[in-house]
Amino acid sequence: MLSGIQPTAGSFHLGNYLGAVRQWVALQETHDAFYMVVDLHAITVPQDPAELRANTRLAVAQLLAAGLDPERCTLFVQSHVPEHAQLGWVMNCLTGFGEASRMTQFKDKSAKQGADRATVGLFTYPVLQVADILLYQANQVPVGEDQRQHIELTRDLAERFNGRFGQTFTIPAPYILKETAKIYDLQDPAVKMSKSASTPKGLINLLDDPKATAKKVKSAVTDTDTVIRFDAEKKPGVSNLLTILSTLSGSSVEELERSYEGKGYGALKTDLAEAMVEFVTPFRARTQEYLDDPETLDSILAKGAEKARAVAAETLAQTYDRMGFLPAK
Ligand code: AQP
Repeated sequence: MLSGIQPTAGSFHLGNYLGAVRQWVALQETHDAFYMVVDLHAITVPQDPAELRANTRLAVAQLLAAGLDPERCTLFVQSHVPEHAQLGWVMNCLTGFGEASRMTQFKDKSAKQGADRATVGLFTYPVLQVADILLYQANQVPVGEDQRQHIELTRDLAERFNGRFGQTFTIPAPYILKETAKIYDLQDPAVKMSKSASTPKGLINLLDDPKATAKKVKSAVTDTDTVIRFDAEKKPGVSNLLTILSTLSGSSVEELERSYEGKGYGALKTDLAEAMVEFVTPFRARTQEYLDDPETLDSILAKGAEKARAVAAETLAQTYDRMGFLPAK
């Protein structure tokens, strides 16, 4: 099991948590799990060095606050394991230019940046992601729906390499929970919640002031109907709120629909705002505790990098050998 999250935005948002990190926490109990903060991916868009350093620590603190346990999983920072960049290069040399050009995330992100400003790093970032996954021989990759195409590319490249050079890589599958595969923007439930949302009102950052979070929930866009019912097509706003509340409360969507029968959207929003505040308040406090103890954080990361490198180095050595690189004596 392998997955990663960017340290770009500072706070994780609700989509990151429900779509990915929440599953990571559960899966560390049942799988040999590798989780990383993908700082090499972060530099595919311009980064301020001091901010990148601070945000990388902040991302690790949030993962621990969310419930990752370094005794149960391998938690590390991508740039601490040089094999990612090394296997990334090999994978670049196996990827067709047209194949990389079809990645919709690149199209979206480069369109947002302006074609002239998008870097080659942004273009090849899905290929680095391929290397991230294959290095650990991952069977499964817990991610949100927006990453499905990148996992498909990973499968294609793993099969291509295995076909040309002999069985080397495990073919991974995406692990995407249907219910939380895509959490939507609170102001525009037609698009995914994202750090690059067009308005901050649609985005719930977990480290924001809980009062501001409650306010955003209460001003979420719904519809002109009054019935609280899950219908992703006709009632995307209400359905999104139901999904979020269902995940946070542990009640199924059907149970929630029944309990809100005859009640208005205000009741749903009030309960969700409360559930959000209940969730983010201890999350913020725990994150701060980890940030206040940088020595523990660094020691967790040092151990994580050592464990990750042991696996990554073995896969890379095998890959180099299969490709015909002369071994260094
Ligand atoms: N809205 C979402 N619903 C479900 N899952 C989501 N993920 C992201 N948004 C949603 C999942 O979170 C994990 C980490 O993604 P990332 O490292 O790409 O984080 P990000 O850069 O903060 O994600 P954004 O906001 O989506 O960034 P932009 O705006 O750059 O596109 C992944 O597993 C992802 O699927």
